[in-house]
Amino acid sequence: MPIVVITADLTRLALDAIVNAANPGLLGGGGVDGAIHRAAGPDLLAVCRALPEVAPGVRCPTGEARITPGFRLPARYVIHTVGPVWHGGRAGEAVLLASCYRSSMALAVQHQLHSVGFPAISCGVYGYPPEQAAVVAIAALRDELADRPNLDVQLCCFDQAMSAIWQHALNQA
Ligand code: AR6
Repeated sequence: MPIVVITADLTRLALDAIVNAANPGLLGGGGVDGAIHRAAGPDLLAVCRALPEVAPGVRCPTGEARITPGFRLPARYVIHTVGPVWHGGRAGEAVLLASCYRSSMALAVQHQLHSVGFPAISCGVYGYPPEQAAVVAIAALRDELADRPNLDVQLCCFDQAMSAIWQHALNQA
């Protein structure tokens, strides 16, 4: 099964990589970002701080991704991506969200990874409606996985309600 939906704490997954729903500064925050930094330990913040800024305070523009080691996490790598803030859906949010999944998968392929766990990017603080995010994410991932049977993707939801939404979208896709 190349794509599965699971209910779990992303920081506990022993995969080749987990994806962080970060902000452009890449210096940590709340939500899954905070949980990943706490679990990875201070070395993660140090390598993130050392990533080049492409604009003042911006180490990763919205829709792009960066990769670091996972340090104390069970995952070998963290792929940091920055989802769009939801502004109602007419501000290019879907294109930017799809780009997060595509950019993250491109890094996974470059690093020859076989398993990647994603959180529901933008579905927390950034306010993206999860029903819509799930459809965008799964379409982008299906496309990326089309000729990559060796890459497994786990869509990691934090609670059952979110899992039900993502599983429904996966069933409909
Ligand atoms: N494992 C799996 N999913 C989780 C976990 C966890 N440990 N913790 C939270 N989630 P959010 P965003 C879910 O807000 O919307 C941060 O401050 C959560 O329930 O983490 O992209 C960053 O620094 C939700 O469904 O990310 C940015 O500033 C999903 O992960 C901003 O938040 C994403 O929620 C990014 O906002």
